[in-house]
Amino acid sequence: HGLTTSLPAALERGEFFIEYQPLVHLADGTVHGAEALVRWSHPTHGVLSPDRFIPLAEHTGLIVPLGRWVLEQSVLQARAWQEELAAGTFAGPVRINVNLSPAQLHHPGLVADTVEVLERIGLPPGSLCLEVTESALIGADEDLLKPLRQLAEMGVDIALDDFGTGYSNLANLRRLPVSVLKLDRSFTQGMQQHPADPVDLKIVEGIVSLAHGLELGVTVEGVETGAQAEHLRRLGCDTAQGWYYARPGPPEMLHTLSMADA
Ligand code: G
Ligand code: G
Ligand code: MN
Ligand code: NA
Repeated sequence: HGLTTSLPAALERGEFFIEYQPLVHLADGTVHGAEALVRWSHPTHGVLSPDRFIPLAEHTGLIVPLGRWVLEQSVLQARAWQEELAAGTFAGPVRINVNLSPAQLHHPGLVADTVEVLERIGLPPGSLCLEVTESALIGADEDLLKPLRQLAEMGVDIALDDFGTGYSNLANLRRLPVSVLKLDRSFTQGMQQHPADPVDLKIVEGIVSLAHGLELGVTVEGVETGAQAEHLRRLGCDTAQGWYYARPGPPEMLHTLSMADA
């Protein structure tokens, strides 16, 4: 329909923009990096969330040029942060998480495009994390995993997004070139009530133990309260993201957050 036909023109007219949501280390609250979340500033519908147009972009193939644009903008932003921000307020260099949709995974140019952007802009591969949903990798064959494996060998982190919702075979995790599990926010929600849902606590405890046993990091999403953050910290989760720390916002938001920590 209407949104579909105007997608390519929107990219040319510069109607897309990116908001960033910080990721913090649960142990000490320092900033780890940020996730890039694309939005469409539509001339008549206002700001549209990715749920409204990513599926359309996937369907029409526009996701490939749009994804390339998101990657380039995000890498430029991460590079700018690394230059601007005092190292002392961060546990390490600022890192950037970028979402990849299944169509991008299937596109043959993924590795070359990613390498080109990182080299041209001068961001170390280890400062980039690509998020792929658990469901996109269920049953994935070697052909689909190969580009991710190549990127991982270069030092790019691969995160398994929305983990815990896809019924994936846990033994299969060893086969995937991932370095981080990003726990779906449904687990975090069970820790909002008082007392926290004991089953959710046990499940997260088990996932953390499995992940750390496989030398994978654990990021939790959807942290909205200090009590949740405290549960997740005690369970050994590594990094967190959510409204408790900051909503997605303009890149300057990371400066304010780092100053509040200092
Ligand atoms: O904050 P939020 O409403 O922005 O994000 C909704 C969903 O859109 C999330 O599942 C997120 O992974 C996805 N998303 C956000 N930005 C991008 C992007 O640049 N590419 C892809 N493929 N998905 C994105
Ligand atoms: O890639 P992913 O599906 O994980 O995208 C993150 C989504 O979660 C985005 O839509 C983002 O706006 C949303 N989000 C981020 N933090 C919170 C939070 O603390 N609570 C809730 N309910 N949603 C969040
Ligand atoms: Mn994500
Ligand atoms: Na997610």
